[in-house]
Amino acid sequence: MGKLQALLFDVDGTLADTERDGHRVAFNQAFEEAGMDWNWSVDLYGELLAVTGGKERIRFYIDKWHPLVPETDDLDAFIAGLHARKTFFYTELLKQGNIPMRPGVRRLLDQAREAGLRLAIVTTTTPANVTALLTHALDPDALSWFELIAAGDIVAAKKPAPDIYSYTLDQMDLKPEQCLALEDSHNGVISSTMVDILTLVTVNDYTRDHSFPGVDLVLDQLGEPDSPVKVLHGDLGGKTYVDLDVLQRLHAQSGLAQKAS
Ligand code: XBP
Ligand code: MG
Repeated sequence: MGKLQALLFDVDGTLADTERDGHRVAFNQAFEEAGMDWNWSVDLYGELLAVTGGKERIRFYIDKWHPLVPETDDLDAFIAGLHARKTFFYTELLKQGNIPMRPGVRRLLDQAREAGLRLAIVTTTTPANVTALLTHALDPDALSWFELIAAGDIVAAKKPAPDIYSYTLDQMDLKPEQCLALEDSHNGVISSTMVDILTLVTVNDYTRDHSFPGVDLVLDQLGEPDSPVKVLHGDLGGKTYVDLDVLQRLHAQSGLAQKAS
């Protein structure tokens, strides 16, 4: 029977709850610094999350909410400049260490590394954000734990397009059936499952009501031995938290293991 060879981790919402108290706050700081009256509330930001990618999200806000936009003859450049400042504020926020990894992330990564699984980051967020999060919230050396950081504008179309997962499979010379992706959102799941990658979902407050077509196991978190998970869909096989055994069983049961070599 084929073995699971690689774990592919989404970042925002999956490794850490970065959106509400991280990205959202940084966007608002950038707007304020630019002298604009835009302010993205917690609820509004939930709606804006329909579009992945910060620059794309700003454009979506302008197109759908029609806020007052400063006079400019190059809107792309204006958005890019605003977004660069947002990245600055976001990475500064992470340096303060206020955004921790979600429960079970560190434990599962340690176990996967010990077992020799290959690891990658597969995200739409800006590479600098990944570096800041991993370094400050996980471990100063955590970047080196991942064979590939697939992030941001490295592909033209962000999630829910499958491009970032296709890119990862190509770069790592992996077949979909050798991998398992960890995601938190509808857009993430559409992206991973479009290229037939088995996907486990851990939801957060923004994604709890999303639909996750084709996903067999949806949980509220990875959990810890002293912090049991809540199963929202599927079966954890009697376990109370996610470890490598759970992932390997999920993989074996998915029918993909027969294909994997
Ligand atoms: C994450 C995102 C990102 C961040 C902002 O989606 O949508 O856009 O909110 O990042 P996923 P940037 O978790 O599916 O990868 O501002 O750096 O683009
Ligand atoms: Mg996500």
